[in-house]
Amino acid sequence: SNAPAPHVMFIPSAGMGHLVPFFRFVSALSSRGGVRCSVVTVLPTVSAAEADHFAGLFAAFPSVHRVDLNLLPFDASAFPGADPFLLRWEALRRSAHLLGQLVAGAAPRVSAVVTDVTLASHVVPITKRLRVPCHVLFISSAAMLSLLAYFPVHLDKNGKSGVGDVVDVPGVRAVPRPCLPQPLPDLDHLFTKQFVDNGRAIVNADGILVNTFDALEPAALAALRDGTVVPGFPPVYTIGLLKSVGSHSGGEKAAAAFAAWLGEQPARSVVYVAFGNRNAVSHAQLREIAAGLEASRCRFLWVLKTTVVDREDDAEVRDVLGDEFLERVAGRGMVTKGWVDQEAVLGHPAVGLFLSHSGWNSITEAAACGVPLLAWPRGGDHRVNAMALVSGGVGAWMEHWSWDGEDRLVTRREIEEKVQEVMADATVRASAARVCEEAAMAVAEGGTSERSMQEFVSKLKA
Ligand code: BUP
Repeated sequence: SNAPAPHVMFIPSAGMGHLVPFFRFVSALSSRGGVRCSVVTVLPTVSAAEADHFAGLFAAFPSVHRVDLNLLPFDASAFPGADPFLLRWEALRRSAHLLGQLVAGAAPRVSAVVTDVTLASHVVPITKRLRVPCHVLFISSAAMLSLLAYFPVHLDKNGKSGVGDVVDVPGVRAVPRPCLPQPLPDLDHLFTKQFVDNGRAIVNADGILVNTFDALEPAALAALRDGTVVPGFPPVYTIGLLKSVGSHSGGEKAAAAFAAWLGEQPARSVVYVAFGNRNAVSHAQLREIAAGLEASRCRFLWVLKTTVVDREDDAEVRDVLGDEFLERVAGRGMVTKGWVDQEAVLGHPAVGLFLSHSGWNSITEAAACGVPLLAWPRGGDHRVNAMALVSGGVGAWMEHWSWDGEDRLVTRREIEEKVQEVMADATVRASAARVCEEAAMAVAEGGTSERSMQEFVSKLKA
């Protein structure tokens, strides 16, 4: 037909874990053709990695239109010590009427909005007023989506007793209090307020896109879709597992060095260790990890981060771990503080295990490559994701290992033993390999995620 291509305006928020799925989805949609994409961009970004990746997206996809948003000034002094990404979300939320102007004023006319979940309670009502369909691209697991959707209902039921000991998400699973994102029991916390508002708002969206697939999280997806979690929940489109398309930005040289080293290691012999972009592990804990990896006698590639925001990270690896450690593990252990192309590392045949914080992007990247995870959650949605990764068969979760705010150190001995055990576990490995096959089937012609994607695209064109 001669109908003009639909125009989708994407409204991502902040933090690499939030941007990665947007970049992957925008590039997937652009590569299909027939859809015009715009991406709302706030500069400067919180972290350097975010700025690099925005630039990489627009360079690789010149047809993707950049829409600049200038945030209104936001006084963060009312939230001393708050996470800088949470503060950026709040600043975005308080500039939401500007988002409305961007949507209303765009040419060609915007046919649909796809927003990040952190902005949902502002963007959903604005798009309703403008009569533009609004979808949420959810950046975590379906398990976490079910918790987000159900949490406000749980609070309404509990009344004055607040969060209580457990949040029992109907049809999905009971989430014990210690597995909830740390701020949630505090109903006055900024994180909790956003979480509750967004949880209520997503029920009014026109659809939710999730980077997962039916065979990975069947129970959570079924319960969301049939209204068991929350009656009247919008359609859930499973679009995973998303992969990067087009060029990667940053870290090319580093990637080449690791690729050369990885190329010399036996198949499935290397433990890849990384805790995401914004999980600052204490120096004391880092030393236990170092000693544990050394004692395990396994080969390892370790991406070390010591601050929440990468721009503030100026310590050298040897300042943190010491020259002697680096000499002792030379040749069999690589440690870097730079950006590593994690998808490429996980796709390398030398990698046999991923010791991970269990951020959802990390889990899905490992699952897509058939690399088993040893999940060591650090905060936020990580423990809920770890539950999903265990039931999905992608690895093991150390339930009693401490996370942010719990002061017990996980000892070198525990790390040594667990790494050795999971590296030698043929059952875990076979299960991860099976998930990898199922993931490939989901995105192949006729697969569940491919059909979901087609459904979403035809809705855009309707
Ligand atoms: Br660090 C780092 N290279 O060096 P998650 C991260 N990544 O490719 P999040 C790299 O960033 P939290 C690096 O592959 C993944 O796509 C990685 O997302 C990529 O965790 C993404 O795993 C990280 O969801 O931390 O968002 O960094 O979950 O605590 O918000």
